[in-house]
Amino acid sequence: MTNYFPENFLWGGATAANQLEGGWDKGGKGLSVSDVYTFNSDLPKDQWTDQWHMMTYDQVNQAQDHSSNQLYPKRLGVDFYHRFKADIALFAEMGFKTYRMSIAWTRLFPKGDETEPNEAGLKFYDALFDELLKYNIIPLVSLSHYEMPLYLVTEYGGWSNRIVIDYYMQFATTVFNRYKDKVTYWIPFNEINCVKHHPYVSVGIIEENHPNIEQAKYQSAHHQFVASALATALCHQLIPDAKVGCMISYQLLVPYSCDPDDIQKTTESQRTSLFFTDVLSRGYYPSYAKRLFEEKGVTLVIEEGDLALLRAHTADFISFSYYMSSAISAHPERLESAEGNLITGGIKNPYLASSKWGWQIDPKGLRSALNQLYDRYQKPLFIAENGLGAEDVLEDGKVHDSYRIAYLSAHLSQINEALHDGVEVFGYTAWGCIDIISASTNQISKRYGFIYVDADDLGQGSYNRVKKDSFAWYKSVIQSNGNSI
Ligand code: BGP
Repeated sequence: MTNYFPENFLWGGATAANQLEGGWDKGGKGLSVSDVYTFNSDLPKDQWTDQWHMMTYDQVNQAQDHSSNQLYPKRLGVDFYHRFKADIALFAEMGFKTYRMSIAWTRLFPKGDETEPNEAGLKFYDALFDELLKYNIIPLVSLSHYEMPLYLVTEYGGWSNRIVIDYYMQFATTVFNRYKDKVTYWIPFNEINCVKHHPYVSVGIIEENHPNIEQAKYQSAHHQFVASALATALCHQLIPDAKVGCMISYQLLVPYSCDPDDIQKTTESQRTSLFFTDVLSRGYYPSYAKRLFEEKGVTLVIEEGDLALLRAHTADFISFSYYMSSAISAHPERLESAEGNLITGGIKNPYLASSKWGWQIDPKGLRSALNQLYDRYQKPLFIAENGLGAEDVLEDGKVHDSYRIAYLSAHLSQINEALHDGVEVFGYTAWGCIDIISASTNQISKRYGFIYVDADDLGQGSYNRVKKDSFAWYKSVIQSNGNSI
């Protein structure tokens, strides 16, 4: 293989505070939406992502009962809050150039609407960044990764209420000022396009019979767009050499057949993700939004100055998570043999294998996605998440995760192809570089890490760390700058 990875390629790993840290009530931290997200694992695995459910006020009030920690695995995470120095030493041993993480908003602003930040929270992240910089690991920081303060949701309605922009900007101002000498790469929102299926995160608590959920989703998205542009402007003002990127969850969607209806449906379906990068990277609402909003009964409330703000402060780079692709059919009812893909709402692609959770494994799809995004935006790209969730087994102190090496190797090979295609990709952070709590299943047993954490889905275990076979493999990939994929 001819190696096209540039010398300064940012190899690393990615996590999120709510899935990693634990210490959910330590150091003055308040409750985030993730601390109250429950999960009913009785359904078959391939329906689990549908579990991202809207929470009613009753559910939230029940969940605030602190006595039921075990119901909320994210409150425990993998105890990174107390173990971060040893974990970062392991990341350094693999040779990480960068580490993607998020700041838990509620460590700094426990309820979200305080006027002064919580100093203990600020100190925690000071120590974390200092530990990374000790090993010359560059932090890449998401400000909001499904971790917004629960109080902003229950008291104000979350992102459906424009006032949350102000609270977000107070958080952002505090973070940029405090860490301006330690962090250069910033992402205002993780997977900002997931407003569509994480309503309680983006839109707030939705009553079961919300009069117009589409209106609430897109109005919330508009408020997040404004917040993202304001954060980008402020970051550039306070940190002159900062790079601020937007970030979406990107599933490559392909027509199930050459039926023109399938092709049109696929274009429209892919736009539900690209809509977000269109606005944040180009700086204006795309022309197709008019028809999209008409068909969804959406009338955005756009205030004076919003559109000028979006146009003036676009993303410096585009980052995205990539796990899978899906086939789209305009007439699924006509397909006897085809199997629905509940994860994406599409159809299972018969040419692809699936993970145990029904995520279709498509390394060549990553090359297509990189080419599509680069052709569309002509901006530097960063793969902020990619990885294989699996039920790894620890036996005799080892984890032989050859399936994960195969998955990652195949995807890295396709990044190399995209680089050869002329796509500007400047970094890659493997998702869940250490075992953490799955976002959708709320369980650690869906493992992604190069490092095994000895804990079970009830939060029991030693929490000792064990290097998997993939740890040494990834270390050699980084050391050879991609030569030994
Ligand atoms: C993305 C989230 C991550 C991570 C990843 C894997 O959507 O940004 O937080 O969780 O999905 O998903 P899961 O943990 O559900 O397997």
